[in-house]
Amino acid sequence: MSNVVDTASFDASPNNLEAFWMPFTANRQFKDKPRLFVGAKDMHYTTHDGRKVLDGTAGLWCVNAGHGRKKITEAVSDQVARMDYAPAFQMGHPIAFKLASQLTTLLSGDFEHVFFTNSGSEAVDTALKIALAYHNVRGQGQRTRLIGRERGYHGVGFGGISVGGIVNNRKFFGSLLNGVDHMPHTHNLKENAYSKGLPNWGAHLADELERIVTLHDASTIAAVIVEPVAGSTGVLMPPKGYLQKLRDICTKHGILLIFDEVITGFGRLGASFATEYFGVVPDMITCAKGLTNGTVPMGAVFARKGIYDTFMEKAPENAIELFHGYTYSAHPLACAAALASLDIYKEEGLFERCASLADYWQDAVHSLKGARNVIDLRNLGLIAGIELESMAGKPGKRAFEAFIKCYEDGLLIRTTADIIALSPPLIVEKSHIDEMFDKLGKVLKTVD
Ligand code: PXG
Ligand code: PLP
Repeated sequence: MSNVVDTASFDASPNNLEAFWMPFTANRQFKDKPRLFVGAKDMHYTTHDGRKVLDGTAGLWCVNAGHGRKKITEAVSDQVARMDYAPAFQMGHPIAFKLASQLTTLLSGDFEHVFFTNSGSEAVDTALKIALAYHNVRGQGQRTRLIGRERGYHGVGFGGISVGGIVNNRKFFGSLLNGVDHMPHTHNLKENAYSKGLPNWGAHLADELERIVTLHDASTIAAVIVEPVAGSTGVLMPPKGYLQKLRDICTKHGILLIFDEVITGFGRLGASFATEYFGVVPDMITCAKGLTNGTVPMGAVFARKGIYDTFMEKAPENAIELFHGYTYSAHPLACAAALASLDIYKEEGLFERCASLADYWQDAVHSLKGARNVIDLRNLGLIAGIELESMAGKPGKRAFEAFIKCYEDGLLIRTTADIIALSPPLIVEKSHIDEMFDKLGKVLKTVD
């Protein structure tokens, strides 16, 4: 008997919803008035009450090639029938190697090695551990400090929340990793509101890294991690010149620079990765989400040649060089999904498609200027941030109301505090973009 729930007859009454402790969700509010998706194809979800909802967020920034892509579902079902699982500790399977090789072709420079994880959070923790171990094996084990940034989101592992800078994701969870410091975030409405693309003001904020390095001494710092474009915190674009300054400071002091590209990877800015888009080269890159088009959980860390080579040179030949890995690192189903996703991205030119739609998208985003309660509009590639003025004493309420109204009106948006984020699948058509901003514009008129 199939375990697939007969969605038409699923009874979404509170009793049937109680057991699932939902992530990052107001559980009681949700279970009182549930919103369930039961199907997805291309740009649309189908709801349990039979309505179509336009996907303005590519799921959670991950379904870059749109939903229900046959090539991916076939690749996954072929793979599960051929070999469901194989260990990657002291054993290998061909598609893992094939996938790693193909991934390295998406990046220029010497990102020649890929470590697989199951999520972005694990990719971040992996990159931080590689950074610490790298310094350790090359005789600089005193470099133990990790530097993140205020408002940064690096997933929910202990490493990720320690270097992350989102207060609610940290404050309930004890003292976290020690030896972590944070650079200031770059958000400034007074200077940068309504910037199109990258803001002009704020490159000097990278100099704060120099101050932090002076405070702790460079010899104690292992790595700096930033999102090239900060997504989860509410879509913050890097000021012009800022990322290059971070790169220069890290290089000067022998500190590894990690770009967390969980959101920006796989075409979101109109290039394969943000590092390609900005022309700024970190030492490691974390990714996830679009890697498998969201179909099977998978994350990865790209490491430059020098990092991998250091591990290979320093350990005896028959020894494990890095004591790290997950049961499901390079899971065959995830590898199959990822290879099929990469094929689609390439065959359909989806990264270029994103680039070619970016101006149209920018105009659509900025058409909301003057809309009720809007205090900023931000865009890059196929990302938009729409910041609303918060209701006095009720942060997040206004955007959440917009979220519910959009959902009822057939549009999926994502909100964090009072910022609306949009990031549609890269197969989006201009007519979908028009529909999104038309719907959102109408909803904003009705939100208190
Ligand atoms: N780093 C970055 C930059 C991310 O955006 C993670 C790490 C963690 O990935 P996993 O796969 O462990 O969730 C993320 C994830 C949102 C939203 O609405 C963003 C994420 C996840 C869920 C929701 O902005 N980003
Ligand atoms: N906890 C226990 C008891 C385990 O045996 C393992 C893996 O063998 C883990 C956690 C880690 O699980 P994973 O490798 O899926 O991250």
